[in-house]
Amino acid sequence: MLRRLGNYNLIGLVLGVVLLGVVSMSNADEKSFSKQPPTVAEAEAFIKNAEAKMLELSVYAARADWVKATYITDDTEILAAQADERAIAGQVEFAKQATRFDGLKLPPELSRKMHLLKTSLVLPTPADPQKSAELTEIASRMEGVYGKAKWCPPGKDKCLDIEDLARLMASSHDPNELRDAWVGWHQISRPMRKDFARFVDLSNQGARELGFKDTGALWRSKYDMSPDDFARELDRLWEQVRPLYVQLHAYVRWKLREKYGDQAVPASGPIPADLLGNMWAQSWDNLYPLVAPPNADPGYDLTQILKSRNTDAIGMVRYGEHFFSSLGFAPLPQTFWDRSMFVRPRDRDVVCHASAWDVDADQDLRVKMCIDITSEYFSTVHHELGHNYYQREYREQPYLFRDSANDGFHEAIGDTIALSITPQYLVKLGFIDKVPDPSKDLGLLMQKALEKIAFLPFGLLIDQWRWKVFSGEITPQQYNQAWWALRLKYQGVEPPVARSEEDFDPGAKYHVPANVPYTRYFLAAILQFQFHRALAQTAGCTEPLNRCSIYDNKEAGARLAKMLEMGQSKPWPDALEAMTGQRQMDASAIRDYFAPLEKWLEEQNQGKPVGW
Ligand code: X8Z
Ligand code: ZN
Repeated sequence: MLRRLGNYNLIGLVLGVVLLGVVSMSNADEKSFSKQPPTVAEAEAFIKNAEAKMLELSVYAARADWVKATYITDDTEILAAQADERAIAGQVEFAKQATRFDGLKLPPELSRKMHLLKTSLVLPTPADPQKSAELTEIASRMEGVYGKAKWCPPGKDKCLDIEDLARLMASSHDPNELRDAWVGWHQISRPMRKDFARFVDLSNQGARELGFKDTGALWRSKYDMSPDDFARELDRLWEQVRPLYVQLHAYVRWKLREKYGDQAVPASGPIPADLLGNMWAQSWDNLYPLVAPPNADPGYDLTQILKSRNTDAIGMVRYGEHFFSSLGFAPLPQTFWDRSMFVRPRDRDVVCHASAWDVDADQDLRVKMCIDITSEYFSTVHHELGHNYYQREYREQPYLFRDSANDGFHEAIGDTIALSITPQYLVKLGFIDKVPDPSKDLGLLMQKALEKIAFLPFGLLIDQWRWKVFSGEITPQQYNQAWWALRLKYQGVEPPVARSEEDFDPGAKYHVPANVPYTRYFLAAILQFQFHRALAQTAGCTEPLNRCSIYDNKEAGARLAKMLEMGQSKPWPDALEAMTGQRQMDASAIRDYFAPLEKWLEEQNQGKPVGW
């Protein structure tokens, strides 16, 4: 959407209300205007006006979206859909008008803005007002269905929301209970299937009107390279990290066989998706006790520490703020604390999936999340604050540049900081007495790998599926089977029970009904290690990367800030270079980080089946 990262769902960049009359020119104006060859001065004036209008529209829409996401009702869904529709239609109209300047030689900054005007939309609406309204209504409704969703186990009086189910998936070792919870949650998306198919059709119409083949092609056009080159770039990065994933997969499968038996987990085939400690099998941190390397336990459990200190939700966020302050960033504004949503309200439906917002594209920063006191949420808090600090750093940029270098950068900043939550940092916080012996690093690396390496194929496959859906290669009759074919191909997992085209399993993952592109998270998983390596070097850390923390290091903070404040004003390789000296996204940092674990996994997997 708009200016909420972590969640720029509906709109992408864009705007809020304003009466379309203000945005569009009258026919008469347009005719007289377009007879003359356009000038650079006109292009400048056009962009200036467009930026002002889009800012206004986007702020209005962000307010409507905030109210809807924190209080889902039929009314707020409609109001948000209407505000989003006006905002998107405004940008679409500007993007179309901008074609008048195609072929005119423009200064680089202006030319970049023209390009961003066309490519920064995530949900392109068709010009037909009825279709445009229908599309934003569907989008708003689908996110609402997800937000309100609960599974009510038969014979019990309590229905379970996604946080309840996440806790269950994380802690239960009863295969029947896990399967029931998995199946229960995956029922919530069945009713979305029809809406989603229509959504794909309508947004493709909008994308074509803007000159893109389909919505997927639009999504791939945002990376300062051709859409095809970008797709190849992803393949390259995936090939760089796949060997490590496959080793982790093999080891975890072996351990799950020991736990659940040969019947439940095949020796050489895919792992049932309900046994990995997470509803989507996207991160496997919760399996740590099951797969921990012997004699390498770091001897502390962050979740237990946070709980024993009676940390509450706000306390969790204060720790995140404290880290950024230690780097030299100003504290969060009071409005952040007043307006954010930190816990699930008792009396109304909300979208709990975590997101970070800059409602006024300036200093009205907020997070919206339902915090549990766990180490997982401790990381998520840092993740979300990464968005907010990025947003604040680029707020001085012109409107069209107020975004990250590419969307993977936005997702990577908070995670980069979270990589600095090392034992050494926990000692400084007074959470533990001393840094564990280096022989315990293997345990810490395993914990991180379960979170980060397990995630990689998942981060990639969601949009591999969506791109094919948008292009028509996957038809609505094949939605679910194609989804599971990709989950098998990339992740090596299978559904715990037979699925059919009655099901719509992609819809049980937030980002599909909420229309948030997902490739950004794959990029972020790789970029954060590249960022961490560069900042650790700046901070003078010469130890192995997993022992480096940039906490309290002002040089590292300044280096980070320098990149953040660039926003989207330059192609992303320039931003990457400013921070890391490299112009390519590169998985060597993540491979280096985990090298000792990879070696250990290869030894453990000797003589065992690897792959599926
Ligand atoms: O959606 C998120 C963030 C908000 S941008 C909480 N993440 C992805 C997910 O939960 O699926 C972070 C990691 C991947
Ligand atoms: Zn995020």
